[in-house]
Amino acid sequence: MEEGTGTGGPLFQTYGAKGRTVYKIYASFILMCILSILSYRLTHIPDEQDGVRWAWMAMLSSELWFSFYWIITQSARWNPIYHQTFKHRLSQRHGNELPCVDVFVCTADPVAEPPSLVVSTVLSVMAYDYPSEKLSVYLSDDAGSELTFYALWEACKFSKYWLPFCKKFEVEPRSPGACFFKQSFHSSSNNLSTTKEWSKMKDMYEEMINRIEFVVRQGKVPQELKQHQGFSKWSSEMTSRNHDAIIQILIDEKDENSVDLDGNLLPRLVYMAREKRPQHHHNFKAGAMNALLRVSSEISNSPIILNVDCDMYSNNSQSIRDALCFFLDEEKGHDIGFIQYPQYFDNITKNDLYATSFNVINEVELCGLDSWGGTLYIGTGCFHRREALKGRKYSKDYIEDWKRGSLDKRRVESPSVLEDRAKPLASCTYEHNTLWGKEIGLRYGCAVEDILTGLTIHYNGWKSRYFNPQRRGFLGLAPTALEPSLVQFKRWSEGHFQIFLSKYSPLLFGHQKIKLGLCMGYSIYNLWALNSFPTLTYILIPPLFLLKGISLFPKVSTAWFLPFALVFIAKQAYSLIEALYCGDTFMGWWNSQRMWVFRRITSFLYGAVDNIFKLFGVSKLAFTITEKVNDGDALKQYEQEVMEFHSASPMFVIIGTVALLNAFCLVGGVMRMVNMNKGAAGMDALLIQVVLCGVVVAINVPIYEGLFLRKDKGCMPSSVTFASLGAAMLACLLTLV
Ligand SMILES: *[C@@H]1O[C@H](CO)[C@@H](O)[C@H](O)[C@H]1NC(C)=O
Ligand SMILES: CC(=O)N[C@H]1CO[C@H](CO)[C@@H](O)[C@@H]1O
Repeated sequence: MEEGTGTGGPLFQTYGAKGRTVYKIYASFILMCILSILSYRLTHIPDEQDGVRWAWMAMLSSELWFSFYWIITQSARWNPIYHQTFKHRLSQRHGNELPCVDVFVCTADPVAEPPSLVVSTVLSVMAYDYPSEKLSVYLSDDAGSELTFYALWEACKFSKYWLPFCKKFEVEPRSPGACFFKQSFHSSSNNLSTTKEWSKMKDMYEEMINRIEFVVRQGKVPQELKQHQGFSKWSSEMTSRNHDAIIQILIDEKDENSVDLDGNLLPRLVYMAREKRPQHHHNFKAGAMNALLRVSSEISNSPIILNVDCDMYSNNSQSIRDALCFFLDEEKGHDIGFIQYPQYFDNITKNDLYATSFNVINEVELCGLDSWGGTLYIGTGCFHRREALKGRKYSKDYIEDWKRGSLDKRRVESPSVLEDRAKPLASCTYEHNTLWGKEIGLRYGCAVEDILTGLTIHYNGWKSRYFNPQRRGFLGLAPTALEPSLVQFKRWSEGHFQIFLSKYSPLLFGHQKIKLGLCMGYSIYNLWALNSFPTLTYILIPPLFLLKGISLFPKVSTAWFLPFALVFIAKQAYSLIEALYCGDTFMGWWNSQRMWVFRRITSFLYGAVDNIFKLFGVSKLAFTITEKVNDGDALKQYEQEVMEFHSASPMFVIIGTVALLNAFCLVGGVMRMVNMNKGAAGMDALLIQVVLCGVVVAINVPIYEGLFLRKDKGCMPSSVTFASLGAAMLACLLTLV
């Protein structure tokens, strides 16, 4: 190990983003404009008449909030950093003496997350370019479904062919689903896709998927399999909410069947369904992860844990080696608690209608947080140091035992002994009166338990690194309809705001434990929910006052107009440039502007209100799984980038009302100006309101179409149309009388 150190250099290298001076000049310029806007508001407070004063105060409060929020977002843009890894040095220095790695895949519902999808993910992580005897893959099935187990059992058989095939032809990506059905795969032999082996493999895969889908449609596994020891653990009385713990080691190195076609060892494969009882709270995914932590400590106990969602396959067989370059670096590796990969999606259409791709967050903001010593743990695509995840505090004297797991004596025990020993660890009552969920493992009681867990790891003194290589490490599936996407953001904003209000709040209590920049960085997301109120103020009050013909902004002919215009133009221009730089298209940027407004006025509003209710003990935490599959019609609309409304969601009523209200006010306000022959003077005073209103109308074009023009299945339900029309007209009438 020593020889390599001198010649080798570090295992990873960090460099900063370019153009930071330009950015800092831009930011100072915006700051000056913001200060002028605030001083305008403060020095021009109107006398009390027609309620103008309260409207002015509301605008002032919103602008104060936006200024404050803008300042905290600077932490993520001040100094983004990037990393490069040197995997050849890792091989030179460590050879095959690498640490053991456990992979946790979590699934929760065989309907929303079909077993055929889970299987592709599991196979992709089994096929990592890593010594098989050091790799253990665990699938946690929170539905305790026989169907998922059946799929895994099929995958286990298929892996004996798939793994040698991948290794022989260096196929990438190694998820069979992605490899056979996407055009973008690579292999060492150029014309692989025309060979016999390829078509044989593809047929085999399709046959397996057909068998799995047949069993899923039937809803039960074939009778003849019931004799097989694994399936006998399911009985007809079992339900997903009420069953015993099931742990099954499908592949184990002591078993002579656990080799592939070429006689090479396969990675260990374990199925776990923790015990579920209606009277015990199961704590969702955090509960499953904690059960996996304990069960795996009995079976493999590897020092490194990779955690992926079941819909997120590995797109790069080198990812484990990349991650180890960070952990094993002699200089800078000792205090790293986790390595987070970005969440990218496989299912994004060209212009990303629902703005689900997070390009800007992935390419800029998370790199920015990295420079403060920590990026967020986002619940998937993350490599953890087991000890840090279990709650150990960082100390300089701590030396990681990288050999742990591989030399353990438990390795000589038979699978059934291990299963029996691990089973009590997955019981409902195991955690009673322990610190699990409070100080050990993932934290409970938060809608974004992963973020909270990452935060406590930072509080414990560990750093995290964000690794975003050009070739994506993991690819998942994004929601393909409007409502699920808004519901997802509701959960995130709610959970984040909950963290802000808790004793863990980075902005309020984090200063002594982590850097100020990181406190601010966390707060960008923690405070998402609170953006809802000022945004609503800004897109409801100016249009209503435009309708009345009352100005809330400076005249175009005065100097005060400048800062407003400059902030508006400069911020939009910057956000456009940033989005293009991060890989969005122009239309994609435009779509994302719309989606951020929708999120703020619906998801974030719900998130904020739910938390406020919770403070008074009214509402309870509810977790919704976002649907990953859609029926044919909806999918076609998604591919054509047509918005899908369909359900009569109250969120759509809010969106519809805001869109219609702005349209009415724009028309009414401009007509009033024309009728009263005050064209020029009116424009002078009301231009900003007209522009603001015009922009809101422009981004809402798909909403008007959905409300009035479209007749297909995905248009707005008529109840939503009537409710929005009624609410918007009522608001306009009340303003006018
Ligand atoms: C996924 O991996 C394939 C094969 O290496 C590569 O061609 C493709 O660009 C990757 N996808 C992304 C989004 O990086
Ligand atoms: C599961 C799912 O929704 N998959 C879809 C992702 O998007 C592509 C096209 O963009 C579809 O072909 C998939 O069916």
